[in-house]
Amino acid sequence: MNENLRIDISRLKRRLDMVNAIGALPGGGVERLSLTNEDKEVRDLLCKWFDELDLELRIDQMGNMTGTWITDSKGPPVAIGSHLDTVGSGGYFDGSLGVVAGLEVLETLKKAGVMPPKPLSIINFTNEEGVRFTPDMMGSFAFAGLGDPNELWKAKAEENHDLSLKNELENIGYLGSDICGQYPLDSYFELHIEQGPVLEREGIDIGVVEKVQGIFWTEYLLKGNANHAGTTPMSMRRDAGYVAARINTFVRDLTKQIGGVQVGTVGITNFFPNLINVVPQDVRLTVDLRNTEKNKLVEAQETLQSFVTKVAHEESINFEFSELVRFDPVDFDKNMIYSITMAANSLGYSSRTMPSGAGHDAQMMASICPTTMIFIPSKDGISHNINEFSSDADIEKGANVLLLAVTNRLGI
Ligand code: HGY
Ligand code: MN
Ligand code: MN
Repeated sequence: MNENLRIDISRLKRRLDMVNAIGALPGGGVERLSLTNEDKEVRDLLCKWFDELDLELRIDQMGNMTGTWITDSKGPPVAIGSHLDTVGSGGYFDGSLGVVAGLEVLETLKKAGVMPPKPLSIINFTNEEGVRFTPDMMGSFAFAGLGDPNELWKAKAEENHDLSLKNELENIGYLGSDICGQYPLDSYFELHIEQGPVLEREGIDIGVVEKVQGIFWTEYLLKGNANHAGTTPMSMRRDAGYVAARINTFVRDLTKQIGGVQVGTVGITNFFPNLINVVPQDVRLTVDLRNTEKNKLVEAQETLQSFVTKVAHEESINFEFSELVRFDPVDFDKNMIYSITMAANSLGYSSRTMPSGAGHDAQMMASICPTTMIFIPSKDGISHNINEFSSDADIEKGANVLLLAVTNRLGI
């Protein structure tokens, strides 16, 4: 293959801009929550691009979309993937960069007139973000045969528990017939923004991702007693809001206690009745704990659980909890990791190996085929925020590393 083959950054950016015109927010950023009309619109656009590139489209039971360049070989495809759904008030690059860069690599190879000895697939996974339906990475979880679609279909929409995931897949016309877990791959690559501060701070072009930290999401339903804010003596209160506040500050202290890379986030606290002069009766609270080491993550979760039990008892609060996500840390394939470092070196880009703090579809794919990820710098380390930004120059470097690594894997 022509060693000087490079991606076309203006073509890549045109596609990325078209994706981000869908769900564009008035003040900047995007909102394409999973299985909403915006998600349908971006999926329809992807189908159009798959068709223009003459790719074979497959849609599975979870709505995962795969476009494959069928070549002479009958072997499993090399895959490039990510996700087109976003968090609410999301950025222009998280997920969408990976899908659009995959299309760009494929089109570059097609336009160069090469015929890869292996098929090449581009995959858009359903509901990577997990903000409308939990768990996150849901589509790739099922694609890898790790999750049962019949169970995942029952997931309820965050905004309306009368809507199931299956309802919403049907509503947008992406409830496919392909059975999940029966689509073998040769390998999987994912280009993604780092979503953290490391590459920018160290002035490094390319992050070579070795592992993804484990993620534990837990939902707590705290049940106290509504009462008058003025007449109820402090000794007689069963204040769910107070317990929620104690849990929130405890999570911060817990990360210091565990140390290292441990992170913890209380992302949701919904009060009921949420009124200025009523002692809070109920609180729905979520805790997101992550660590690259499984034993430390389990220790953090167990310590949290004991604390919740203790502080709920002190305030005479009842509580229920559900384990929304329990994903272990994942290591990527050593040869794939090496191939990214080699590709960056041969293109003259600086690189470093690193873990991923964020969850990704790649952590599911690692269970079925050799997998790795390529990171590019995030300005100010910001993500899941409308100000998320990566420069065209960094995008071009990341996509060229993807092109070279995939080309090598295809055997061109
Ligand atoms: O939660 C995550 O890390 C990913 O953005 N779904
Ligand atoms: Mn992502
Ligand atoms: Mn994300």
